[in-house]
Amino acid sequence: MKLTLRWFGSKHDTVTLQEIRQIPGCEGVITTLYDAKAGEVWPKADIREMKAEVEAAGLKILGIESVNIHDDIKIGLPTRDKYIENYIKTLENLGEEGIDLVCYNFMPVFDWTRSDLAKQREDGSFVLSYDQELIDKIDPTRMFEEMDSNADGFLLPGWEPERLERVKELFDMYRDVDSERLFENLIYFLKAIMPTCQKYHIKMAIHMDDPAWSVFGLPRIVNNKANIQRILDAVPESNNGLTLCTGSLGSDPNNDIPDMIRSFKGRIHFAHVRNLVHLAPGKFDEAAHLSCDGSLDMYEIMKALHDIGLEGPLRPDHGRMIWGERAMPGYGLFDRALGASYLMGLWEAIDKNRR
Ligand code: DNO
Repeated sequence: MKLTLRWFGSKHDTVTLQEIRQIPGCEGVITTLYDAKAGEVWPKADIREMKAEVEAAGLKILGIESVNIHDDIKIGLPTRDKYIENYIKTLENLGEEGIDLVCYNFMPVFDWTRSDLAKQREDGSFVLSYDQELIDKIDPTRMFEEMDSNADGFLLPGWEPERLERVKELFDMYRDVDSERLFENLIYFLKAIMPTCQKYHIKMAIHMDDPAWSVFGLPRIVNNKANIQRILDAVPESNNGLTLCTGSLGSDPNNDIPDMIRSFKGRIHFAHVRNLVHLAPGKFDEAAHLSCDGSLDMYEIMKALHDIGLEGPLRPDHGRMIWGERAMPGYGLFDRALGASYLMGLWEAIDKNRR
């Protein structure tokens, strides 16, 4: 396991590489070209520049989150082949720079969704939260404004304005895409990129749907054990793998995360570890990483990751906003650094106990 922190680049992140470097045990960052639009080829020069900046700070790029997938690929339009070709070129450019892990998601229209990006908890901290009843009252075509106006001026990952400008049109385009069709389109995409992934030893790591159920009637296919297993079986190359995200899977209390981790052994290339509190069906608050602060047993989760011999990067995920920090919701320094130390502590204890 390699401890990492997500970093959005010096233009967009309030957290610096120098600060990340001081988190004990942190070996590298998970980053992206935040301004690159879905469907575009990532220029090699930009990848090199990003890599040089990270390395100058004494860190490594241990993965990309995300190279986003153009909606034409998810919808399965004839234009998808052109966008898949561009995706392949991006993979080649990354592979040639020695970057071998790519996290992506296959959620239609919206990436992760929350009803509140700054809900105050009893202790005064602010967290992201989800309440299906509140979401049901929102007109989906206004969802971007909802998230954006709540984001304290930060550009949220997965909520790119250019995609969201077309939200009405996108909803129409997805009208005939049910979960079966979405699954087929994912498999078509994966089969097309596999030869390149194998050539460059690139591990593709699909992110779980967040939350783990259908939102605004849009299909969800990366949300439980059976559905995820089906994706792994359909493209059995180990380059087709997962970003195991405990917060996303954990939104549905029926998901037994330690069991899923053990059964996906060899296919988990990247782990996002965070906690949340279940409040009612379809309603949860994010929490501090500690088991005692939420509904997930973080010790059992880390033990399962240790059992399968996770070799790839792991990162603390969304943190609470604490100590007056102002940062992108979920991505401040303070609580993620606390989370990182806690997860490293669990790992050390599990590791020493085993030996
Ligand atoms: C939100 C993130 C997601 C994730 C993408 C992966 O905070 O977990 O935006 O990065 O779904 O493509």
